Amino acid sequence: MVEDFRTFLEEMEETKEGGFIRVKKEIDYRFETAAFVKKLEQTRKVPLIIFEKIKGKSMPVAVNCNGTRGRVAQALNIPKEDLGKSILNAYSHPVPPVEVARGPVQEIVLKGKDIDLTQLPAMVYHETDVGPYITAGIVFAKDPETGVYNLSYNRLMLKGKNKLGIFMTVGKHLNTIYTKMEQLNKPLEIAVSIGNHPSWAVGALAIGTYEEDELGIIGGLKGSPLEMVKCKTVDLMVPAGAEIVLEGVIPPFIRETEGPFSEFTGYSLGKGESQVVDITAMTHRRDPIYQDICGGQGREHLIMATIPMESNYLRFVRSSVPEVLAVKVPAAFTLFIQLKKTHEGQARQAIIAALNADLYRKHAIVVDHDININNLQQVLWAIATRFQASQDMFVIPKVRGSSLDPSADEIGVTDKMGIDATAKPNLNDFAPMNTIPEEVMKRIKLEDYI
Ligand SMILES: Cc1cc2nc3c(=O)[nH]c(=O)nc-3n(C[C@H](O)[C@H](O)[C@H](O)COP(=O)(O)O)c2cc1C
Ligand SMILES: [Mn+2]
Repeated sequence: MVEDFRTFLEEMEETKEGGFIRVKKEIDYRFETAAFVKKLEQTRKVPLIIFEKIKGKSMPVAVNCNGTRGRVAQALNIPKEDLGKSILNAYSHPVPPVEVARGPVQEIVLKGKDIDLTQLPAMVYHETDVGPYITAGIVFAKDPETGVYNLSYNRLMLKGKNKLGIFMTVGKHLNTIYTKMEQLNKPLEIAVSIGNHPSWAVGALAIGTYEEDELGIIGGLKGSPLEMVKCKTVDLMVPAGAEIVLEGVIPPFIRETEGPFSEFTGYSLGKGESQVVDITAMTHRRDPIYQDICGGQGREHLIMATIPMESNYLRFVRSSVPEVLAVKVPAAFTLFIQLKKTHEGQARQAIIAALNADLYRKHAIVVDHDININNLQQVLWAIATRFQASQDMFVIPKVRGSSLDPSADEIGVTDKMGIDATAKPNLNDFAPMNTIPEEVMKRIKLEDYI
């Protein structure tokens, strides 16, 4: 497996996995690329798109790089059905990165007055967006005590030639690192990598413990060490094969207005006082390709977040209830859990583990092993016929949750709900299901009668 964005794009142009489109006609970064992506999604298409000419900008733009499971799997060189298994395997077999002396991402180095972020084709997606946002940047930061790296995607608001606004959810690791630095009254050094092979995305979105090093997980996925180069102005390493890197610091105690931004929940949210990033260097390839993830409820964001999340939830829930067979994130904040129930209380135990696996989980629904959790109709049937609200549902009020849930009274504080939709006491002793003798099903052939 390669770890280089360009080689990945070439491979996708050749194989056309999930579709590949080159748009030569000029298009505007304000709303037009978003409309293009949305129109394709309305026809159930999520091709990788290269916009060759963005109005007023010089860099081409790649969108939907992680838009389908098949594309991510092919980039990782593994069969689609093995994605979850391979990610889990990488958690337990991390491979640390290596430092290389030079990388194409530093072919051009801009510092001081030469930095101009407004040259980047950052997009405006929806009418409610406050301005252009960088969405496909992976933020690299280090814990001040252990030096362990953390990788995460964070929306970055373009605020000027060398300034960004950054949204860091309370309870997520980057925010924890920043808070530690703020307590020391020191700025937090970060680097933002744009134009990344999907393996970096899967690693950045891995939801592990604070101590778990996401770089090791990516190396584990790849099966060999990642190649990284030292930054020019901050004490961090970044992917040698990335397209663009922004280096900078987040100063302590500074907050400025950031947002609103069209979020994955389908709402324009999060206008508030957020931290800022002062950019100290911008490095890039000689002819960089800018990467974008369409804002809002697009397929790419959903797929990107879901792939590593499901692996982690399975790991977490199974560590508590080994009889859990599968999990599925069917919608924002929601988790379906498929359980082969052997003992009383297991469904609730699985729910507690799921709600605790990550602060984004708000609703957890457990069904029996005969229910296909990829089939919403079947899950709703289980809720309708195996569940009594007064007995089989429980609520834990006012828990830390997503800051992007518009139904919460207090930002980031939400009720968590568990639904035990398994048959009680168990499937064997439950109402018998409608069945026709198997022998008859086999014997009766439609063509014999019609
Ligand atoms: C496209 C995209 C944009 C995201 N934007 C943000 C954001 O603005 N703020 C945030 O806190 N998390 C954001 N996330 C989610 C985090 O990147 C994700 O929860 C990550 O696993 C956090 O890692 P950490 O806990 O190791 O810091 C985004 C995810 C994706 C896929
Ligand atoms: Mn982390």
